[in-house]
Amino acid sequence: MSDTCIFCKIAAGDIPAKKVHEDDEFIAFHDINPAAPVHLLVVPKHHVRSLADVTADDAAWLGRMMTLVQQLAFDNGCTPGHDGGFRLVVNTGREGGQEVDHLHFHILGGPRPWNKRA
Ligand code: DGP
Repeated sequence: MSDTCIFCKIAAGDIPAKKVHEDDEFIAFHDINPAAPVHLLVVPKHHVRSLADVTADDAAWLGRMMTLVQQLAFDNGCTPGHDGGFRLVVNTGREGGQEVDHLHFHILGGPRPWNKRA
């Protein structure tokens, strides 16, 4: 837990968010500034700054985080099937467009067209 991290505060329940999922390891909620009809953020509860900081020791929980994605996407408005789908974005570091320094997956989907930001 970082005292200054906004996603740590959301994970701790200290800042409200429109949650769609919570378990012991992860929380998922709607992005405050959606770039698509469906725009969710999936966040590990423990503080990891970015994908650039993970190692092979993180493979197990990262795998569990990945396997949450399709369930969250299709349970929250992304269209199933090959004509539907979703985009998964992991901005990493400043040059990668990361603004919040706590690892998060963006799930973007819904009927097109939508803004490709995120
Ligand atoms: P990134 O650029 O990948 O670090 O994206 C961070 C995203 O986090 C951005 O799309 C806006 C979202 N965000 C920032 N602060 C909050 C917040 O307090 N609540 C929610 N729900 N989303 C936030």
